[in-house]
Amino acid sequence: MERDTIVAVSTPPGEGALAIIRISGQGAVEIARSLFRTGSAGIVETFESHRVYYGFILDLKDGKKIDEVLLTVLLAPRSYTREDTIEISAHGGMQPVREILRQTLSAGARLAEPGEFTKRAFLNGRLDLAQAEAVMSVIRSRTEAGLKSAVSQLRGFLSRNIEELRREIIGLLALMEAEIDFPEDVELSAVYDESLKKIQGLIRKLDDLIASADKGRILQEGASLAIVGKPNVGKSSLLNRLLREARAIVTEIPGTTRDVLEAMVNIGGVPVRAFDTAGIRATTDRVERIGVERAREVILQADILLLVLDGSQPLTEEDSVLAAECAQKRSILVINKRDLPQAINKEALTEMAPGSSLLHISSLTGEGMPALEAEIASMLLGGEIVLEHITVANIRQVEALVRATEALRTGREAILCGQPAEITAVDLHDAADALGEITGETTTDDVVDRIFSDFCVGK
Ligand SMILES: Nc1nc2c(ncn2[C@@H]2O[C@H](COP(=O)(O)OP(=O)(O)O)[C@@H](O)[C@H]2O)c(=O)[nH]1
Ligand SMILES: [Mg+2]
Repeated sequence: MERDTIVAVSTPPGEGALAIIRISGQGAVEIARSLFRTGSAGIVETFESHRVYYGFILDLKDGKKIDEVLLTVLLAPRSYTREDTIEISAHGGMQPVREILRQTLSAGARLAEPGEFTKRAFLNGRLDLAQAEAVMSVIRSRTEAGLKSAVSQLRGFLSRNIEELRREIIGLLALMEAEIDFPEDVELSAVYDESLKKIQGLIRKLDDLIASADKGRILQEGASLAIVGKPNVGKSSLLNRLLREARAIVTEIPGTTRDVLEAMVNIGGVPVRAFDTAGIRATTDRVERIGVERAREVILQADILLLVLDGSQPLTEEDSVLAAECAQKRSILVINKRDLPQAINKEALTEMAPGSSLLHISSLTGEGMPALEAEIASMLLGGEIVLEHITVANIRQVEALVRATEALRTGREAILCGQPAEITAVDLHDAADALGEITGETTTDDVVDRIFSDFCVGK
């Protein structure tokens, strides 16, 4: 299908060494012919695909040279959009870029909407919707691990899984429809038994996908971790250790940290937003009290808590109150200051928070830090992980997965209640459609528009 010609600056705004102006559509080559001259000032009559041309972009009005450029030609269908594409690599100044853009517009292109190049790649069948969304995940990845799983999705890992499940559902539908059309030819109970078994299997696979999508979200968006505890136990020292730099102020004066301090850290490949909080205690200092309130808010919102305790001191009432609070969430008991003689009662502590794991560290010497980091990462991602097999699903995709399992569960109920096959068939159709929304097969146009409007301009 032929579409109009779009143009955008694909590199970030501002000054840089290079800027890339990308043109895609049926008029792209014609625009290049009219604006571009080779180093020897010649017009290029026929551009060859996948070749880079050296030359100049001219001002259409007066024929003056605007900038020296490299022009890359990618003819349909061997381009990102599957349309004729011209990429002009110019000097990365605001002025040359603006001028070149203006020339392409007067030569007949129009400004691309955000994500329009990728949208064309989708509409022209080069990528499915899940792969198109993975393009943004790749761009937004914050750690190596996040990137790995996003690239695997770009290459179609999620899509292949979804397609396979969808095919299974459609196969099952064919079986049920045979039973609807020719009820006397089909052994009823056999069909029901087989359908039930298959639906069970599908629900299990979808549940696994949803669980893995949760890990994918953490890899992509990051998790939040709150460091909590009494004053002076070494919370700020621990944050500095995780950061590998002296970011938080550390002193021997209790109540040093009065506000919540936030920093991004990479823990075993997981991007983590770590919050160092004011030590929680009853206090009459007004500023410190606000800090304590904020600390409590952070505790409520964190994905994971590190409760820091001073191993060189006996447990206090404050520790036990905090331990009980932390036990409500995913938390790790961190006994700090192991370089000093230990006075803490570990057994009492384990009793207060039976579910939590317990580790000894020294924020001063760094002892025990690798084990703590490994524990945090495995708590966030759970056990053995193959990064390439983690689904980087976004909220839209997870929501569709959940809808598909719900439809299958309803279908299973219908069979168990002895309902006619027509009823289950409707649920199976719903489940197949929900899965189709992930790859874009059954997605409505406005959903597609909304997805791409979230992209960067020029992508
Ligand atoms: N010996 C020893 N001292 C520590 C350790 N961690 C922290 N400290 C000291 O304990 C005091 C309080 O540390 P800080 O990180 O400010 O604690 P916070 O109030 O919980 O943030 C400082 O004097 C630190 O140098 C440790 O592992 N061993
Ligand atoms: Mg502190």
